[in-house]
Amino acid sequence: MTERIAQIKQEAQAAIAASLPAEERAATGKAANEARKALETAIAIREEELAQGELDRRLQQDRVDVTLPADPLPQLGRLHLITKTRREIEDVFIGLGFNVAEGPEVERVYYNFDALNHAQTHPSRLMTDTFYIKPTDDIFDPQTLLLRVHTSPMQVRAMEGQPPPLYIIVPGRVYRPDSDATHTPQFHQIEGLAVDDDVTLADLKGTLLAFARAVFGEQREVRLRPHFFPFTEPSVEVDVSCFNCVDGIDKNGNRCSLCKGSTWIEILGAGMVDPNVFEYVRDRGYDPEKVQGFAFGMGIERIAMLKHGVPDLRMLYDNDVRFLEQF
Ligand code: 2U9
Repeated sequence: MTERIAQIKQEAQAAIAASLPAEERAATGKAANEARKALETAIAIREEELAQGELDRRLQQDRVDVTLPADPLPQLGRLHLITKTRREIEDVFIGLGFNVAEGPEVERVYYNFDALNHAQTHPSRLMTDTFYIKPTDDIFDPQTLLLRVHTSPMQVRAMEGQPPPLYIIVPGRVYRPDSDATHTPQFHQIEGLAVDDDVTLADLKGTLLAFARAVFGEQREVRLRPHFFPFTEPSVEVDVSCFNCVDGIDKNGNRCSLCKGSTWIEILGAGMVDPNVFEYVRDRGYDPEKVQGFAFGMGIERIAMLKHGVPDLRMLYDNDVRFLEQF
């Protein structure tokens, strides 16, 4: 378009010049140039005036009276009970000297099962207990990808990454094909691992007692019951003394509904790290003859439900604001 205008201008100039006698051409050209300059200057001045006028109009229109009261704040959000509980638990262990480590939710069979001393025949390897990324993959191939069933793979990665002493907790999402009042296909865990050259089961019990008292009240006691986990030996389940009753009777004189009158409530699993687990990271400084470790694992939802009397796990995931805003 601009090319076309330039062409027309050139043709017009040529036509005017051709129509003038030779002696008038210079004076006419000079006069035409001066006229053009005068027009251009007048246009520029007018443009500036219009722009200034527009600015003045906008400033006037958008004026804010800073003396007026502010609009009321919109309904503020809040942290979800699971996030709050996770942070509360993290803070307890940070206070005891643990570091927080996080890892991938999509894991390899190697980290999720093999390096955690799960036998090839362990039932949780089956498709009924684990979400595999590709259903056609070989579930016994160490490289096969899955959604982690616990946060434990990260403890193996942490040991690969740094020599002992190691004191870590690993919070995060985990996945299992379960769905009912006490199970959702995705839930949250916090696991802990302490490895040093003088770690004992007594250290584990003392650590978990400090945790139980910080979260459930300073009057709490803990007890350990024998159990089995592939990655720990010995393994234990850990109960906390009930915080809802005295001797199994609640404040209304009825049998306590929380502990079912037993005075104990199961809160987590734990144990001493099985030496077979250290074999997988022996070359990173974890000689099972020289180091010992304790480990524990808990469901964040379970801790939140116990502490706040939430009757059904699914309430944590329904996103009903009337429930969520109580916390
Ligand atoms: C390494 C070595 C040992 C982690 C542990 C548990 C016991 C446990 C469950 C509680 C309820 C998971 O949420 S839950 O289903 N966990 O009972 N977890 S010991 O032991 C480890 C982990 C990593 C390298």
